[in-house]
Amino acid sequence: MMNQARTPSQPQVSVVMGSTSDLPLVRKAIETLREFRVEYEVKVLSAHRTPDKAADFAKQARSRGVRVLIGAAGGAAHLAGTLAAHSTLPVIGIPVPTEHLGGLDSLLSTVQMPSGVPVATVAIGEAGAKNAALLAIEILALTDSALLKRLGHYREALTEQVEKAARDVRQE
Ligand code: RP5
Repeated sequence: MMNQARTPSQPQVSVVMGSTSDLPLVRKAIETLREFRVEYEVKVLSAHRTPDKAADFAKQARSRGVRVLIGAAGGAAHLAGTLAAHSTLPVIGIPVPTEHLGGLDSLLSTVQMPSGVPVATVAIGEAGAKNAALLAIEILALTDSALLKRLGHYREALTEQVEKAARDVRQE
């Protein structure tokens, strides 16, 4: 199969949310992609309210050079599954917290995909949004050594933070 020609400004990650009400959470993913200097785009598409647009978007993503899709949605959260249904790009699902069920509804709707159409589902909420971006970065880093280096530095910084916190606790 031929590789798609890429230019540096082409988005490698599409971050899709079901509603603008998801944006405060999705910002955590966006901030992380920015921190790693990954090209991304942000879209609002709904599996329920704009189903045809969501399907068309997923169908065209690969040919536009996108390499990973992130879908964030809450409630009967079918967005990530819809993207996965219409694309063979890796899809990462972020379950958005909800008022009545705390996001358990979003989690189960996103994670419980039937056999054959996977969605890599992260935790409910901000940790999940950040991890969705990091997982996308790890996928891109399989073929991007500069990104892999940044990922290595990030992990080292995480380790240092924990070691510092542990030293501070011992001094209490
Ligand atoms: C989902 O329904 C969206 O992803 C959002 O989390 C939830 C509520 O959407 P709004 O009613 O706030 O637009 O499709």
